[in-house]
Amino acid sequence: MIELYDLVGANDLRFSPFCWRTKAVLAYKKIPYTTVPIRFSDKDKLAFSGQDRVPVIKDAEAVVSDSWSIAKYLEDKQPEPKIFPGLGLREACRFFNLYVDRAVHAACFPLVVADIFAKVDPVDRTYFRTSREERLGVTLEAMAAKRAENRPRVQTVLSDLEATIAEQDYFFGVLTYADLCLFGSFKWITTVSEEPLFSSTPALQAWWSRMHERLGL
Ligand SMILES: N[C@@H](CCC(=O)N[C@@H](CS)C(=O)NCC(=O)O)C(=O)O
Repeated sequence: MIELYDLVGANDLRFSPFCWRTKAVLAYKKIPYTTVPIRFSDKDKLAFSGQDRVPVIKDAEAVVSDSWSIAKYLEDKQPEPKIFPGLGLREACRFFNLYVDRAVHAACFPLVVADIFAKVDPVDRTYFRTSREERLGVTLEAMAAKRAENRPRVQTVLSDLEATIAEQDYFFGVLTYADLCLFGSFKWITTVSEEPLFSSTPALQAWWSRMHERLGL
């Protein structure tokens, strides 16, 4: 059975957006798997994969890291149902994936970083604080104090997604990896934070419910 190395916080909380993407693909394709919980401080347990980030999957002899590479691997392993169901959709999904990583995450990360800090395993707190404060250039407390200031940037990104999804059920018409990828990122935010993410985006809220139903998650 596939083993997924999955980021874990305090109280067994699973919140990594990239790991959620892999779990969304596995759920959509109904591929059975087990998880190996990995804290930020457990990087030595990932040495076999030749890098230090999750997700990683182990499938018999195969070891694959990076959520995009894992998505391609799982599509080759079990083509039905397809996550790249037509000509050009794999390439379009790649572009959407980069957009989510860069635009959606860049907007949401400052808003939820203090919430994530509150949920990481106690042994990871110092590492998380140091590495994220270095990335943000301010303390987590200073970022938390700017919550109201950070919200409009998230709303701008969400309103673009809303305008797209208001006209169709899935981002590229039919369900593709684009939906699974964004689903993973929203799982990250909703798992760690109380932010009312979809309060002004009803079509996105409807898509979110539709995705949970389709995936059984
Ligand atoms: N591009 C990678 C990103 C993976 C990634 O950054 N994973 C985070 C967990 S959300 C991680 O392992 N972080 C380790 C760290 O920050 O030290 C993917 O799509 O899988």
